[in-house]
Amino acid sequence: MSEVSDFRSDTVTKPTEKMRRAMAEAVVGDDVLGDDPTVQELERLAAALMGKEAALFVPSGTMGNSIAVKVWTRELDEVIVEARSHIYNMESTHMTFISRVSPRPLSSHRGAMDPGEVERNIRKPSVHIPRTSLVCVENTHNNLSGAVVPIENIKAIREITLRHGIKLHLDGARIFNASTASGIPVKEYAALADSVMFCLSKGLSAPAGSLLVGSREFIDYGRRVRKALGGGLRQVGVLAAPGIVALTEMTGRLKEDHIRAKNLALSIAGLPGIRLNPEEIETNIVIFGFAHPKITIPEFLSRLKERRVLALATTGGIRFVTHKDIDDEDIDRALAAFSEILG
Ligand code: TLP
Repeated sequence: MSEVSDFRSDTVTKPTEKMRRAMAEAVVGDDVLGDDPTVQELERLAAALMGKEAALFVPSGTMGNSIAVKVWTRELDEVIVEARSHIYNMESTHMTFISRVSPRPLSSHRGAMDPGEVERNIRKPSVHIPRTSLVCVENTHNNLSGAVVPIENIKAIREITLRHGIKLHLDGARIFNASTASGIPVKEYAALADSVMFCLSKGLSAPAGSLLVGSREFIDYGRRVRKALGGGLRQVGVLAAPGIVALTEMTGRLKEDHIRAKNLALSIAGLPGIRLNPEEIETNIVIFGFAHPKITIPEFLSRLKERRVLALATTGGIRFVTHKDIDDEDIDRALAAFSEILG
C-alpha cells in the first residue's frame, strides 16, 4: 500500500522498474526525421496488435483523437458523437477549435448508441446543412463507469457507416479493458473502425503516450497533422520503450483492476447517500451518485483525503478508478474511510 491511495484515475500509475530500465536503455533517433528505432518498433507492434496497416505514436489520447477527427473531416462537416463521450465533453472542444466541425451528440444506453438513431442523424446532402463525415464510439466508456460497449452494437453502427460512406473512429483509450472484460480480442473491435486511438498511459501504466492506428494513407496524413499540432518529438524512443513494455506485459493484469473495482462497488453500494448498481461495474471505473442529507460531494472528497484516499468529482457523482498502484490494502483503506465518514 502506498502513502496515499490514489483512485482519481488510472493515469496516476508510476512506471514499473522494467519500464524505467527500458527508458534508460532505449536506442533512440530523431523521430521527426523518421529514424527512432524504438518508436518504429512500438508503432509496428501497435499496428500488428490492432490488425491495421500502420500506427502513429502521439503524446496523448487527446492528440490522437484530434488527429483522427482532423484527417476524417473537412470544415463544414458534422461528427456524430455519444453525448457523454470524452471526445465531446473532455477534450477542450478540439472538434471546433482544430477541425472546425460541429459535433452532433446522441444519447445512448451505457455508451451504445441506437444504430437506428445514428442512421436518422446522418444528414441528407443539402447546401443548407453540414455533411456528416464521421461517427465516434468510445470503448470502454469512461463517463459511464467504464461500461463495455457491446461488439454487436459497434457492428451495427459500422454497417451503417459503410452504407453511407462515412468513417468510424474508435476512442479506445481503454480498449484493453474492454477486451479483458468481454474476452473479445482488441483486433476484433479494431476491425470495425477506420481508426482507433488507444492509450499506454492509463491502465497499462506507461508514463505517457497513445497510439493511433489505421490505414497507411490515414497514418501518413496523420503524421503531418501531428507535426502541425506540435506533437512531433525527437528522441522519443525513451517514451516508446515503456510503451512496448505496456503492450507486451501489462495487458494481462487488467483483470485484477476489474476485480478490485467490482469488490469496491459491492461493498459501498448499500451505504447511506450512495447510488450505485454494482452489477453495472464491468471494468476498472466506479462512478456513483452521491446525495447525502448532511455531506456534500466536496466535503466527502475532503474527508476521504484526510484519510489518505483520493477520488474525483465527475458529472455522474464521484469517480474511483482502480489500477496497478492500487492493491487490496488500498481498497481496505478506502472502505474503512467510507464507513467512518458515512457510518
Ligand atoms: N481521460 C482522463 C481524463 O481526461 C478524464 C481520465 O483520467 O480518465 N479518451 C478517453 C476515453 C479518456 O478517458 C481519456 C483520458 C482520453 C481520451 C484522453 O487521453 P489523454 O488524457 O491522454 O489526453
